[in-house]
Amino acid sequence: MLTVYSEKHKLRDAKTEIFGGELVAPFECPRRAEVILDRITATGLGEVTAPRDYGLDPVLAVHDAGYVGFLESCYADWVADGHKGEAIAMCWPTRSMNSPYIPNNIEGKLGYYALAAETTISDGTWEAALASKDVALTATDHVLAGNPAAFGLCRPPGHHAAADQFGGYCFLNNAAIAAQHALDKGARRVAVLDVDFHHGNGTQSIFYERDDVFFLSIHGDPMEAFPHFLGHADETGKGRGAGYTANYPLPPLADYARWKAALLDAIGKIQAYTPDLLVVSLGVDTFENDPISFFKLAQDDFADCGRCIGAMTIPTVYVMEGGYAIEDIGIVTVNMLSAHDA
Ligand code: SP5
Ligand code: ZN
Repeated sequence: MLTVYSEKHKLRDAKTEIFGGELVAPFECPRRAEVILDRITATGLGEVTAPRDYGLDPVLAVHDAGYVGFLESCYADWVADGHKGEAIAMCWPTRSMNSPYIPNNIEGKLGYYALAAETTISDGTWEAALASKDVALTATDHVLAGNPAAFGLCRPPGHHAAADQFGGYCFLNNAAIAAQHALDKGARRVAVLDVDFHHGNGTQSIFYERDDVFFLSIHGDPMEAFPHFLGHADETGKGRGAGYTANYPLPPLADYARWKAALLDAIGKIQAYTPDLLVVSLGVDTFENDPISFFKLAQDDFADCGRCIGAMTIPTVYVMEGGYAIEDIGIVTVNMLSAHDA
């Protein structure tokens, strides 16, 4: 399987994350992509190629223009305002002070465009996010050109990013941008299967009222896990999109038997939908040693999952999302991808 990879991911190298009330070194760090790339090379998964530059059009097909402008200048605006640390949201238009106004002040803008506080915007974040969507788009075009599968080694990840919000380590929704791009290039229907431990709230919200993208997600129950407010089983789409969202929230300590039952149900729905393209939001934070998650998948389980997805024989683009057990992230990711091809 072809891997698309850009060195520019290294430009996303934040120094701070709020975790458990402390400022810590971010879990979503450059070494993650390096370890995966090393494993791809060591196992001979296939060729590794650089992305091409698609510009902003495919981004604006999914994201709000004001949000994109905010991301582009956020860090410079933050520094110009006299701040010394990384840009971070601290005050939100929550239920009791919802408002149609977008503040002029950068602290206000951060609250408007953020959905979580753990994720800072650091110098280079925007450039890395742009390269990450180019990775997803290049992988998608490789599959649209007739190849059975490709892997976009995206970093930063994307599935928490909504049309006009960042958070959960995500800025641009790479999977959504890829799905929309495929539709714009002639695909009739796209399925997005999100296997990251966390619910793909951004992707769900972008396509919630549409029937041309079927979003399915297996994740830690939002009653117990981030992103806390989306991903319940009764969220199944709205309007034209009714029936084209499927959520499989699973409880703490869920093992592969439990997880696979959800996967097989999701696979049945995907096959009935007969999509022209499958986008897999490939988070591997379902792994038993993941430091911020609570599922219990073992290394070999990822290979079984890749086999099940590959057996659908739908043209498939894998887009990297989360996974923070750095020592094993290469093994579990490549276990999944190599089993798809087998
Ligand atoms: C792409 C992705 O995987 N993003 C995940 C973002 C998670 N951010 C918030 C994590 C809060 C974790 N709290 C964990 C408590 C562990 N006991
Ligand atoms: Zn995750």
